[in-house]
Amino acid sequence: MNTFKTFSLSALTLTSVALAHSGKDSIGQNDKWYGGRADGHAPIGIMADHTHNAGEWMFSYRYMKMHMDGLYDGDSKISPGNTGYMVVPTEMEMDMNMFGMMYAPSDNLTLTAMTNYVKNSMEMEITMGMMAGSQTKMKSEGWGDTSLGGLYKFYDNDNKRAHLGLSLSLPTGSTDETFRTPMGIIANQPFAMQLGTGTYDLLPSLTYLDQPNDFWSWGAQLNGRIHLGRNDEGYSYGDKISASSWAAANVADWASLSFRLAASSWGRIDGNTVNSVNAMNPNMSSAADPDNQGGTRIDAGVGLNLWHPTSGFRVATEFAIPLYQKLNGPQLGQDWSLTLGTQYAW
Ligand SMILES: [Cu+2]
Repeated sequence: MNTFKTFSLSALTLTSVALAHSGKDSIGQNDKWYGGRADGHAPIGIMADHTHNAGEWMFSYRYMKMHMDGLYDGDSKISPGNTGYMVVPTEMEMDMNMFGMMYAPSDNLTLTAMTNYVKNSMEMEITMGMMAGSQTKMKSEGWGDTSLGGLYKFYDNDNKRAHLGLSLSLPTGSTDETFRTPMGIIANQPFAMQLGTGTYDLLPSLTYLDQPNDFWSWGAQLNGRIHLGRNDEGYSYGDKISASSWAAANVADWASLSFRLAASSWGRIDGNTVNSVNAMNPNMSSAADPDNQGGTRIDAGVGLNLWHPTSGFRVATEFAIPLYQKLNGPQLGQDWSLTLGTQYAW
């Protein structure tokens, strides 16, 4: 076989492989981004990632477990005894159950509602005095904040889609979870243990989705949380901005694997806790000090989406660990998070 023939044959083989993997020749998709595939939803840790077609409903349930471990001051760890506080947190666990509904009155507009039920536990260490080195544990549990909003799809062409989202978070979660101190006084639990923000929050987002072919896809999302005003306790959480980008490969008709990078930055608490009758002394407990909030974190996540083609039923999971964190400290650092979820559309 001469060189030209070999070359033409290779080119032909490459072309047919490319065509077989191209969205363009899949059945009736007409160059449009398509949700009916395993990677048709983003990794389960991402919210507001997709819109629906007119008349569609979707129910979702997510279970998220987050583990926090170790105190950070800036991007390095600090030991409990070197913080200057009498009580510091050493470990925290958060179990969140999130329930979501989506409904699309039109192809361009999808309405969303979400709420959650959360369980928190925090281990704390006493660093000074006669009880130095001893541990205490506190727990909180209940309904968190509820958000209502919409997603507006403004671009849908050439296997790409983009939508804008805006939700309003309602302060349905409690901000006055209390505990009994060793001295028998009833005091507010630290900020991280409260179930809601106590403020009305705006949740804007911008999402871009691309399916270059049937085999793989990628997407990116920018989102924020803006706290309006101050809560009944007299403070407001710092605003937050996050950026996330992921790529997913359909390893089977019914399964996709994903990899994601996410970066977020959030501010210190604004205001103080003077309104609260049960305020903790911020000079004694580091987790009750409004200055020990906020920071920057970069996470990496791997995910698996399972999709049942005929029913559209989905089950997915994502596991994430921080690659980098720089926190206004002393503040508990992120250790890992695991999300498990199921989605059903009809
Ligand atoms: Cu949906």
